[in-house]
Amino acid sequence: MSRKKIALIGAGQIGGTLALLSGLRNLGDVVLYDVVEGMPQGKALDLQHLAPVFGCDFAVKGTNDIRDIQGADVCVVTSGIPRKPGMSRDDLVKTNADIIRKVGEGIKTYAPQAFVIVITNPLDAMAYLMQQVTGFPAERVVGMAGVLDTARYQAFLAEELKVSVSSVSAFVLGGHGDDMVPVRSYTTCGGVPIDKLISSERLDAIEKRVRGAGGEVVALLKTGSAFYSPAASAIQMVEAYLFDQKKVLAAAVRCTGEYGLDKVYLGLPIILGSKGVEKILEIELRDEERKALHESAGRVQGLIDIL
Ligand code: TXD
Repeated sequence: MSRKKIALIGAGQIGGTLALLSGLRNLGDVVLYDVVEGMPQGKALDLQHLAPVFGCDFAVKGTNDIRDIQGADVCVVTSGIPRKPGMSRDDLVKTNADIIRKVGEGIKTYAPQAFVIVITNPLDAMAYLMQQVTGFPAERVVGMAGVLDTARYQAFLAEELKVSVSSVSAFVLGGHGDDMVPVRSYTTCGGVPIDKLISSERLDAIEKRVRGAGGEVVALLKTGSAFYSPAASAIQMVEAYLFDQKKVLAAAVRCTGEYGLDKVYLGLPIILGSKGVEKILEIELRDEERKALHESAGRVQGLIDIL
């Protein structure tokens, strides 16, 4: 059996970290594509030299030629510009939409069977655009944000309760914006509902921090945005797809009537396996959660309308 081919479209902070993690976790051969000359090649060469240290047998090629993604099984798209302090994710829409249109055409031509994970912001609108440009079935085009936003919620809750992060189970749904929806009703620690362990006021404060966590990182870094955790989150999705794990996680997907939403891309709970999005799970939400989900969908729709 030949090794899987993972094409990383954009070889910046997240793209480079994705290449590193793909190699360390033996996911397959990697192509790092970017428009900046020399940079993807340099990162690829550096990673080639890392492989013997950890004994990982993966080929990694850096390139400025989109044709090198030919036949990729998975494409992870980070090409675009990140936020600067004070910017919202939505401020990136015009610049990044042009980039997504361009790379989307390349994916359609050279990797027509690929499973596509979009990371570029504004996430939900860019995932929507990617599906439109490629014309791929919606099951094969998803956006990564829910895994990261959920991880941020889990991390802050574990810190609050002084427990292992693995004891906290949570969901953050909706768009990847400041109006994302931490779903308190399905968040537990060791199986115990979270609102039995933490006061409502503290939960409000933690959820506010989750919504602003990306911005908190941007403000500290001053140049660029978070990259370790976004890359790790996308790798979890790549593995769920390649190894048919049927993992339940939150991802931006095209709604077809679920939760009373249609056509828009939005973070919902899904089952991710070798067919891509195998199912969108419809869970019963509290009234305020459902209302927040619809408000978030309205903002994403506004961005899609700009496109
Ligand atoms: O949860 C999430 N989805 C996110 C999303 C979390 C954090 C950051 N998120 C967004 O990911 C961020 O707002 C950006 O839109 C993307 C990529 O973030 P990254 O930190 O990797 O940005 P970089 O380091 O600037 O890398 C982007 C690369 C850069 O090397 C450019 O030269 C390249 O994209 N680029 C292109 N590559 C290929 N083709 C084209 N046309 C192109 N244009 C720019």
